[in-house]
Amino acid sequence: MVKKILIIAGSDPSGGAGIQTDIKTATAHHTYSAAVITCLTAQNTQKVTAIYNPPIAFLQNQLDTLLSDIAFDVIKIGMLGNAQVIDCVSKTLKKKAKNVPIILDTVMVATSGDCLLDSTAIKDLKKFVAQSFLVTPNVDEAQILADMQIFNVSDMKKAAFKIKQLGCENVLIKGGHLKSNHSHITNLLLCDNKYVMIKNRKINIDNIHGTGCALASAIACNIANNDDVILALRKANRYISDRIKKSIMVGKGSHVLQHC
Ligand code: PXL
Repeated sequence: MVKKILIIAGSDPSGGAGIQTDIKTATAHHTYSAAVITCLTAQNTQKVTAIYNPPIAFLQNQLDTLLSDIAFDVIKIGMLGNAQVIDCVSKTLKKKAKNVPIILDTVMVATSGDCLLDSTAIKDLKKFVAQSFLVTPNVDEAQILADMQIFNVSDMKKAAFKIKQLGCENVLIKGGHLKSNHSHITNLLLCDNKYVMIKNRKINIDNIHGTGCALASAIACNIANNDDVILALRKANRYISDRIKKSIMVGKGSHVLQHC
């Protein structure tokens, strides 16, 4: 039977990130995806102009209705936006999807620089990390979660260790935002008290939108298909690198991934 992935994330109507890219990634991985939308953004490939949070009772209704029907193999979480949403998703999954692995992409800021998480909700997101099988911050997000600065791979290791102490099973820090002029980007996974480094040759495209969302979704699909975390990451990393090479400009701003 095809594996079923539940995506809980925000909508990016430009199709480059958010729930739209999550669904495309899940389809490219031959999984069945269902999607609960936490919030709506108004955005194009250049900027986010507004964020609308539907009433929490409606988010609750979406989750309750869906989880009373479908048993999911994995849950991928993207933009949550604020503390109320985090609380609703966290409590509901604890009650109704207890043993389903959660891949949490700790979305805070868009590629455009627009803020996607209320700054007062950081402590709530940190609590939610404890419920997750894998968290996938980029360097900027990892600095906030670990409460330290990250300048190099050695700092990434320390930060991953500190984030794991928040209570999750595995931590992946994506090194793309590391301010270094190396020819490679290092992604660092901490799993089973072991560090695994995956190096990618830097590709000369300044602005690509949605790679974080797609990477976490690809990992989630591979986990659903029973890969262990390391293999799931290696395969997802290859998938994203390949998609980045084939990325396109559909508007006037960032490049976006093309999943087919
Ligand atoms: O890439 C992070 C992200 C996640 N979710 C939504 C987004 C973005 C970036 O713009 O819009 C909905």
